[in-house]
Amino acid sequence: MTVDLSILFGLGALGGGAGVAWMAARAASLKAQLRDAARHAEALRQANVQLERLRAEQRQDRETLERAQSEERQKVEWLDAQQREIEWLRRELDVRPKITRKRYKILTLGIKGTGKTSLTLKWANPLVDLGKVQGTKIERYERTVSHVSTKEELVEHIFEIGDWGGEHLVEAQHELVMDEIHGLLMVVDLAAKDGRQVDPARIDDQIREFQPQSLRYFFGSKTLTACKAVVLFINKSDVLAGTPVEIEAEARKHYRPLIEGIERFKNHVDTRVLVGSASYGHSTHHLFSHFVERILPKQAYDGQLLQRIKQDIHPPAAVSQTARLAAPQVELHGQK
Ligand SMILES: Nc1nc2c(ncn2[C@@H]2O[C@H](COP(=O)(O)OP(=O)(O)OP(=O)(O)O)[C@@H](O)[C@H]2O)c(=O)[nH]1
Ligand SMILES: [Mg+2]
Repeated sequence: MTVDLSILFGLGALGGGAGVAWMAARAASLKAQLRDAARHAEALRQANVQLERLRAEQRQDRETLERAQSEERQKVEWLDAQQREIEWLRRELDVRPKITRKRYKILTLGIKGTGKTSLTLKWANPLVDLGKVQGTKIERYERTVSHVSTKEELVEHIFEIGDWGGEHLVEAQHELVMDEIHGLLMVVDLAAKDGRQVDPARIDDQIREFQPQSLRYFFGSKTLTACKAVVLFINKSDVLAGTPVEIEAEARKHYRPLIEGIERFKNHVDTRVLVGSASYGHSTHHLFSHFVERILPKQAYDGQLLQRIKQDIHPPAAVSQTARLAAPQVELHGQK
């Protein structure tokens, strides 16, 4: 009996141990399943996040594509419009006369500070502020003088003024001798910069600069062939007192040797002496019409030009009045 009890006890203990072991194994298995489930849940969550990101990227791509398509459509429309405009311009060009430009060159010559730029600027642009004029190396101004149109072509006649600074007199002389020059504007003056009275030494310098020997060099055969007008402009007449006739006579007296020297060529080229003042516009209006009359062929005149020349010949009274005023205080500065 004792044996049976111990057997029973042994068997019970054995059964209990196995139950505990089974329970522990079961718990471990459940724990492992739980960990798996948590891992899968995390993977699922990450997959969801990635899916959302991919969807957002896809939305962005779609928007970018739509924008690009819309830009492309605009570009195509713009190109079509350009193409239509080009075709329109081509048709216009075909029916319009073609433009030809004829240039006539006028050159200035004179020592430093005689007023070449003041004169030519005023002429190229009557509204110019002479207060801004500075010593020049070389400036070239262009001025359209007239337009003449036929059915086939429109001819634009242009005066190109080469305004050389006095410090570059040699280069100016070189251009005169080498190039085809249609008009020559020699500018001498009666007074130095800011001078208020006649400066005889300065006048002598200028007469020497243009002594007969030099004039013969300037008026070589090439110059005489192309050049249609030579103007000697005696500038700064505002430093002289008297009536216009007296002023003219006195200025000419100061420059008699030079005037005589130039007039030796009058059988070969048109020469003219003008006495005036660039600062006051005295005689400057004659310059333009004179060069036009001498240089421009008659068939090149247009209505506007004729009107302008008429005005130059009969200038408004105000211009003649200002010519009698005292010298202006124009502040010019700076050199090359
Ligand atoms: N009183 C007076 N001064 C003048 C007249 N014309 C020009 N000037 C003065 O002369 C100086 C020189 O004038 P510009 O026109 O620069 O002379 P420029 O011959 O071009 O001088 P460069 O280019 O250096 O050769 C300036 O101080 C002008 O104000 C004038 O008619 N009367
Ligand atoms: Mg100048």
